[in-house]
Amino acid sequence: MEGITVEELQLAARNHALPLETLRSPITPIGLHYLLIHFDIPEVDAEQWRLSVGGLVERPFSLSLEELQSRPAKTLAVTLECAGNGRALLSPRSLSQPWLLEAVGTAEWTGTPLAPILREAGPVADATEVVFTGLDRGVQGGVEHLYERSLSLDDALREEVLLAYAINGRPLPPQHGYPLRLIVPGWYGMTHVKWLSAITVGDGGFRGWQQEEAYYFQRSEDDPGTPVTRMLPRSLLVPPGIPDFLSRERFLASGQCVLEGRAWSGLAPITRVEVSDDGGASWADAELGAAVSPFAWTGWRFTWDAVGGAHELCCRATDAAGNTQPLEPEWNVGGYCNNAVQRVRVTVS
Ligand SMILES: Nc1nc2c(c(=O)[nH]1)N[C@H]1C(S)=C(S)[C@@H](COP(=O)(O)O)O[C@H]1N2
Ligand SMILES: [Mo]
Repeated sequence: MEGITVEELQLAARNHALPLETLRSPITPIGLHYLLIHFDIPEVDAEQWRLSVGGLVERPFSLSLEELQSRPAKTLAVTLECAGNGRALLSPRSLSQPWLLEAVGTAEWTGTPLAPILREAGPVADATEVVFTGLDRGVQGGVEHLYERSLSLDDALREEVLLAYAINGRPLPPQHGYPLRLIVPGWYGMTHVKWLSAITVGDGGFRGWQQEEAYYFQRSEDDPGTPVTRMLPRSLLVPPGIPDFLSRERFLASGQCVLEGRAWSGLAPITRVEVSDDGGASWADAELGAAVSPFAWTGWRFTWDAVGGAHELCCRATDAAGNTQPLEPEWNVGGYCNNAVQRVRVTVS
């Protein structure tokens, strides 16, 4: 990866990834979960704040935080991954947050289901989409806008979609969307709108920048591309042994070594994780644990017989729909969905 720019460094210093050793815990502690904030964290007075529900509905209304919290509550462990995870490993790379591999985390999100709220508002007969508006405003691609994303009405009505006001049993901290965010299990990170202020039902005319300009998988500038939606399968391992400070290469003693990690897919349950110690030339199956929830990562273990010398450890996940991680990434304009296998250099003594 050549010539990281000051602009990329500026973004990387604001938005941090998951330290890989944290993959040991099924639920990521608050503060170690990755962060992605396009503009500034808005300052919100929860006493004044309300969520408005309107647009093409029979009965528009608004809710205070207290009213949302007195509705039926649900807690779900959900794995979130930024769609730009792996971007910095593409060449040439698009200039944005330069993620390597670790823009992921799994938290227990508590909130109230969205579907009953939409039904109470009563979408009109030709309603087809729902727009979620955040309070954060900025300029991207030369266009000033609030952070907004939409879902089809059918996707928005899925029972697992939450309006979350708590993470790991605590109120959302400012960086994760206080006082309320959307959680759409299985989808890449950009879908989970933070600092939510409005839900607007529409009939398909929404053309927001974060919806129509960003988050398209385009093989070239001329390719109209396809929208980025659910997370492709990925697995990560906890790098074994001890690291070199600068290169992050690993050192460990020979003998049996238990490798562990996590794997997830937003498309179907994880059915297989394989491990390689020769850079992907040969593979062996890891043992899968139970998924933390239907919408969260699955733990895996592999007992590795570490023999002296230099090795490149890799892991590869496959899901029940037959999707598997590629050895090499598929280049695309925005640097999205790079789920190529992780490579960890290890010296065994
Ligand atoms: N309002 C708002 N919501 C947002 C964003 C944002 O910048 N503003 N970033 C999105 C992106 S790209 C990601 S990957 C996730 C990151 O969520 P986290 O910071 O809680 O991990 O939030 C999403 N929701
Ligand atoms: Mo993201």
